[in-house]
Amino acid sequence: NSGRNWWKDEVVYQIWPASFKDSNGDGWGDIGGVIDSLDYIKDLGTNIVWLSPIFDSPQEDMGYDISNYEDIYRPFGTVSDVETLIEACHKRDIRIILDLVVNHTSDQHQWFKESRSSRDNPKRDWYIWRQARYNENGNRMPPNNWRSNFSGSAWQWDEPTQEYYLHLFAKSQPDLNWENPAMRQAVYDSAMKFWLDKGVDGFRIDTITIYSKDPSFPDAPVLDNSSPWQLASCHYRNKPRNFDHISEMNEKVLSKYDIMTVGEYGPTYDTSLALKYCSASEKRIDMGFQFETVYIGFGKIDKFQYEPFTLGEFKRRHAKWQTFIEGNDGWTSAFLENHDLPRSVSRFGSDKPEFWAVSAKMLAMMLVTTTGTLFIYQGQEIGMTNIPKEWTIEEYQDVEAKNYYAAVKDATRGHESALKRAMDGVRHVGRDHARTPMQWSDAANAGFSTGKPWMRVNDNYRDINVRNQLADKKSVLSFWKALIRLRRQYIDIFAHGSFSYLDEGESVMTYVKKFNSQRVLVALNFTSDEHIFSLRKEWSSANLLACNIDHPEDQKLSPWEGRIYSIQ
Ligand code: TEU
Repeated sequence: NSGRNWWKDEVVYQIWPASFKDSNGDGWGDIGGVIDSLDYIKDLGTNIVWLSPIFDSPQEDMGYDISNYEDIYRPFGTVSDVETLIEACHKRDIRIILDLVVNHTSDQHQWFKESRSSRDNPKRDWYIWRQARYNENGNRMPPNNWRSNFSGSAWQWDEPTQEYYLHLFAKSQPDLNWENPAMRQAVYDSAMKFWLDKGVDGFRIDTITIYSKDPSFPDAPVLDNSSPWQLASCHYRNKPRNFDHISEMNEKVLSKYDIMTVGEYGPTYDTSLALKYCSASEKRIDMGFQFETVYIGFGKIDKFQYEPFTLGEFKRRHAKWQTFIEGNDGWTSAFLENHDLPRSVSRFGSDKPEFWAVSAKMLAMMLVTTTGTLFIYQGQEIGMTNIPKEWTIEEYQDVEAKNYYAAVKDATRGHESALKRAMDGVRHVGRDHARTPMQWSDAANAGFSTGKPWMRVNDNYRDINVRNQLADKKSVLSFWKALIRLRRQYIDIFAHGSFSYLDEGESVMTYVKKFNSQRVLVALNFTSDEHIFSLRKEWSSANLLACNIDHPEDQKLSPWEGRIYSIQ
């Protein structure tokens, strides 16, 4: 990897603002709460914060539906609070990046209000409007069979102007028309420069692969016979024009600032496409989030059709996205959690009381030795878990899960076993798991708020919380801190080294990372059983750098044990 930009060696802490810290008792997290927590974030060892969207929004999709890029959703605070936050971060040598959501806006954005006001409004073409089709019975139909990511058709009929608009997500999230140059310039000015000129250090770029749609809007192949609406990503993901759009964004905006950019690739599983975004010489973005590893177990056509997976499959995916930047000028990110994913300890570790801490620590060992810029999602550092299985759909808040459940109910007229299956899917892959309030202490509402939290607190907050773990040298949190220090010490080899497996099994993951003449050996047990493990003779000088149990033994790994050695 050529060039060592500041963001390559850093650790990013992702904040989900609504659930992080409420400083004024209204039950909703806010900017004041983030400011109050900066010392905690710094103490963890992370030097960059990424805030999920804080802009003005009707909150149909938790702020990924923006109604004004230049204002803040009042319960979060004001523009001036964000200026204070930027200053407070910089004073502590913390950098701050914001979420850039420009595939779509909210239908409450002024741009869309104008666009929908008449067919000849100058902003009509800022969104994607198409005429109806009529079927053989003369019934009005959407322009094609594309399915929205949040269930149902991707088109919404607009009665006053008698056309459909496209929404790849909720119907309150109309897609912007990236073919329109005036619209693009407005995005650069309003959503980007406005904040960069205030000193923001970069963006996490939402849905970066789907701005360009096939302009002929062809029907998608029918893969799901039970629905009129089909997965259509082949007509809107990674289209050739999309790369032009990101090039222009780089040329006109990103390249003018010393910032970091991380794009959300979605299900882009072709590494050569990913490289077109993240190779330095391509001049688009600095790195992306690949989802092939973290979408494991998600149904391919319908994400809620959960499929069990093996560790072998997980390892194959992980290795593919470790090595794809070896020998070229690309860069990548390392993560297992974000606001769209279930909690990693519940998915890849064990949230049984006897294995919870040890397995959370083992996953941390994997992450700190993973290539790329490391991202930690709020609560991951204390091993927060999924929502308890007993919670019913009423406790879930996410538009994706709610729409899905409602669609199944609708399509099956409330058939019991279909609803049970739907609920099972939501429990496995729903996004709400990541969105319960941060567990700060064993006080009321987990210390998140003195008011009634907007979303129910996970029942386990008395056992799993920051205050307990700060006081405990052997906690998951203390272990994370030590590991982040270790990562900084071995940054060349952990973040930049080459990667190769030593085993192919379904139970343990052992790998070597190399950087020049340095080598590190990592051994991780992904099961609740013991496994045979021995150091090779030639590694007699191996030096144990980290281990998640007190008394590691020769010849075996205990359940969920992990080790990191430096070897000659
Ligand atoms: O998600 C984009 C995305 O790729 C979706 O497929 C998302 O992963 C979803 O969870 C699929 O099940 C981004 C944001 O991360 C997400 O929170 C937003 O809801 C979405 O864009 C729309 O802005």
